[in-house]
Amino acid sequence: MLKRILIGLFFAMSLQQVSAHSDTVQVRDVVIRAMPAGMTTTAAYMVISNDSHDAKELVSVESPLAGNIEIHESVMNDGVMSMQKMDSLLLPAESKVELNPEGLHLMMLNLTQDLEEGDFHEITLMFADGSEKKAVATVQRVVPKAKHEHTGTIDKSTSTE
Ligand SMILES: [Cu+2]
Repeated sequence: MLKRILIGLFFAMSLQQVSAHSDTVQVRDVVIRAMPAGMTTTAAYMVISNDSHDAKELVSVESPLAGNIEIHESVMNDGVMSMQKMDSLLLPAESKVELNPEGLHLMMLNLTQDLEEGDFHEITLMFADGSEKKAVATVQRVVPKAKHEHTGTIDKSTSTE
């Protein structure tokens, strides 16, 4: 466990040095949902803050963990939850956008390895202006819920625990 923490710290520190491209975008609480071995798809959640005076547009996401990553939005249609793929995610100027199990999330497809709780994985967010932001995600079995709890109905219908 200690080794994992040290590796994670080293990861985070080394990333800070190379992430000068987009200091106006901060990414926090990056979590990948742990899945049983053999599963090839999972979701990732995080909080993205755009502290600049300009809007930013997230256009793609990459990680060695996944063959491809899509931006998804969960929507309720006649009481049925479904997911829609988005071409991009707009981050208005001076805004904070939360990706959580009740709404926006990243869909990680064609996973290249099994997901072990406590593991760290690097992900890179790429923006329309050519800048990018690297972040370290931790794999967790229990994913934090949304901080704004006004969509409780979706929460119940998607619980798998
Ligand atoms: Cu999805």
